[in-house]
Amino acid sequence: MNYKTVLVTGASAGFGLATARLLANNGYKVIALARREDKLKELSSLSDNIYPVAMDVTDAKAVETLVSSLPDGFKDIDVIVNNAGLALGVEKAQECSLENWKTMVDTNVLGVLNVTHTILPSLVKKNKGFIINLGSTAGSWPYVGGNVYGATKAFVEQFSRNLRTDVQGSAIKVTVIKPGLCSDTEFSYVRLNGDEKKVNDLYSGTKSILPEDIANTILWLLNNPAHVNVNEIEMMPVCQAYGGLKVVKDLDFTEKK
Ligand code: 8X3
Repeated sequence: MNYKTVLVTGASAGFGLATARLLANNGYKVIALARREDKLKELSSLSDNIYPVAMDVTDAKAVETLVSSLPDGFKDIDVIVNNAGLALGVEKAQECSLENWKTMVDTNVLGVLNVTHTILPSLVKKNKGFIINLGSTAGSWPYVGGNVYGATKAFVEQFSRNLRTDVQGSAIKVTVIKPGLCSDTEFSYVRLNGDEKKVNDLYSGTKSILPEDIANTILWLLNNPAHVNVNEIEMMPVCQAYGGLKVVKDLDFTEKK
């Protein structure tokens, strides 16, 4: 094993949960961060390799304190999986709630920064470490209703490239994974405000990427030789592809009074 101790954010569901489980089963020590204590308890009951921490990544002070209070066996973090994130709504920008926009920026951008800023210096100091950030196809490919969610993921993508550039000259690795349509997570339930019909419509007839697919990718990344850095991975289910550019015909330019 190239690395031993992994911090996974958003570990109570979806990609984070699948990753925490898989890595713990493969002998990694996993610090599982999430807001929901009950879900974390369930997860940590599965393995002694999991140390649960109920915490909100948007709380910079709490993230800082955590790192200095980890128990023996979990203190020496090698890997960060910045997975915590969410999308809220699919409305067009002109119809969105500002609160939703701010919540997405808080978790998807500031959450990643809080965790990375706290831990990165220690990785560089020991010349060992791996930062794996969860971006999205929405960060590269615009779609109607993607507005701020896509923009936060574009931030994660570019931040990952810039991190990679800053740590060059050390043994630290940085990868951004950009998944497309994924099912069996809470992502779309949260985004569509728990509307089960809309969620079912979205996934019906598709075979989407599963949390296990992302977890397996992360395990593969960790097992790559020390000299190999995978900069970016974009993953879509086979049933998804690019949509092409859209042209509106007979567009009305008259100003409305
Ligand atoms: C998830 C992919 O297409 O729902 O990040 O935005 S998408």
